[in-house]
Amino acid sequence: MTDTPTQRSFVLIKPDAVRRGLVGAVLARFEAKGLRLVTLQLRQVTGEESDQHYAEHVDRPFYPPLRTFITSGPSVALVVEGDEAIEVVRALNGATDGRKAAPGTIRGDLSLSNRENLVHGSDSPESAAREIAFWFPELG
Ligand code: IDP
Repeated sequence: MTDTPTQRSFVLIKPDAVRRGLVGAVLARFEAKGLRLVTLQLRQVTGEESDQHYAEHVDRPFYPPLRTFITSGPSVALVVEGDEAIEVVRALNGATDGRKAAPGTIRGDLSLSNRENLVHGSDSPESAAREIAFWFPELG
């Protein structure tokens, strides 16, 4: 039997979730799945932080409204840990567009928007390492 090494993923619970009082509901899904919380913090994301976090998207047409949205109120930044945490978080989050995300996923059940889709999760081990070091340098 081979053990999968424990993996960490960065998660941002976005301002729409905080505004709608859904932080607990979102966290509950990660916890119920068996992911462990490593750290968690309420953060007001700045424009500069948004530019760095979404560096690969800054030239996309959807980025300016995304930047306005992500800086529009507090978010909750956290790191979770568990077997295949990166893929597991993305499966729990569902497809980017809440209108098309499968029922049973966070976005599929709770979002009707392509932008205001409640939650971010790292998309690869490289992104997770970069994002964890950026948001929580003490863990990097
Ligand atoms: P992901 O969050 O599912 O990984 P990305 O393609 O990395 O999706 O996009 C980052 C974020 O940018 C999305 O979560 C969403 O908030 C926003 N976004 C992506 N595509 C669009 C779009 O076509 N219109 C509006 N917002 C978008």
